[in-house]
Amino acid sequence: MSSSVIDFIATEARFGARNYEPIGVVLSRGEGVWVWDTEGNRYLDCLSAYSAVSQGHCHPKILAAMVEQAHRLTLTSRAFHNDQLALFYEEIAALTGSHKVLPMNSGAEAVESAIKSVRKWGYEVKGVPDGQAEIIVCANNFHGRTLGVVGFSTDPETRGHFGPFAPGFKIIPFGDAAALEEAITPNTVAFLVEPIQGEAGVIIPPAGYFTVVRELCSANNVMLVLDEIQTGLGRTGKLLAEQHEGIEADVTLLGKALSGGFYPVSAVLSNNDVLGTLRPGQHGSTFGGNPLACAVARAAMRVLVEEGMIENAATQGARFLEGLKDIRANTIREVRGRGLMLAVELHSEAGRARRYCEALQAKGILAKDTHEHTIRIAPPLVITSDQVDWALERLATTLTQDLS
Ligand code: IF1
Repeated sequence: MSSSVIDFIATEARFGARNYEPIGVVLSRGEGVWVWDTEGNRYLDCLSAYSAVSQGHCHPKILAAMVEQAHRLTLTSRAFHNDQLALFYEEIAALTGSHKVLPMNSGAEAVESAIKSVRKWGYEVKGVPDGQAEIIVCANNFHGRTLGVVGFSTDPETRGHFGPFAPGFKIIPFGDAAALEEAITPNTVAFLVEPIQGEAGVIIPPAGYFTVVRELCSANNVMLVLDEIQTGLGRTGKLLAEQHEGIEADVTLLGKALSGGFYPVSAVLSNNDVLGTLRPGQHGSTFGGNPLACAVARAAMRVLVEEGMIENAATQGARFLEGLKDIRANTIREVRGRGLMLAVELHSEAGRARRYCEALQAKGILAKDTHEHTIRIAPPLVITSDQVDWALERLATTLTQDLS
């Protein structure tokens, strides 16, 4: 590792809170599926910044929209209207079939805003006694890092020593519709769940699970809140992961790729009166719905659709999944995926997934491990067949090594 790379890393270690353990690479440029480090080495990005760069790094049309808007107007606060927000509302509502939109910034803010909104709906519309609203979530969930959200995490690393936490959450196993039916009470206002659990290691529920979930929520006047911050916007081969199940959420959360990686943009989308309960002064954000965010998000949504990225994710995801399943390696316990949201789970005897990610880095692939034994694979949705094959070759040679 050259001295300049060590300088960057050493300086980060000296001044930065150590809340990440990055792989030893210092990136300086990105274009499409490729990123380059400061030494000029090229890597295929198989993380896409946790699915925020789905449109590919530095997409020229999103960049142009950002630069054009940045020259005109970046931030007004919501104390005044601006000429981008209404257009963003119209376009995201048309794209997702939503009726109401609440623009926020980070994914966690969208989750927190949804929790506030469904609780308010519970008290003012459903008639739940004040302060007694219950929200059901799943074990091994990941919905962000804010205090309210980590309060219902089941991961000790995510929630440890951050208490005390807010009450009002019930935890059930993911993929178990009977457990959901059992957990619902008259005070239940919502079921908050990821269509596919990303951080947990791309955990896909049994076929038909969400059909029953939808029926149970409708029958009990419980809002189905789908956190599509990672699964949404084409990642699983459809615009929204819910479409694989043929259902519609009452509230949908988007983030990450909503800006193509250029700017924090998230949104709470509602198909009914959940967002209608919010009155002026009851919720807000300095940057939420700002003209620069809206211009960037409009371009990010446009290129996603116009450039066929969603269909490409389905096609290349199927290719990638089949190629991973064809790898004959004693290290592999299971390969999972839907669209370009993929994961390779290793046998615990194979050693830590991080070792394999470090070996992949040496072969020109950047991937991230999760929960010790799983390698996530989530390239930008613009990946080509040749690039998938290029990646599969390197994954096969790496995964057939024993790095235990
Ligand atoms: C980290 C994980 C992924 C998310 C879902 C909400 C959020 C996320 C389904 C919050 C964010 C990010 C956060 C980042 C790493 C990454 C991650 F490993 F943490 F869990 F992708 F799987 N809902 N996920 O995946 O969105 O506030 O971050 O914009 O915290 O290390 P955010």
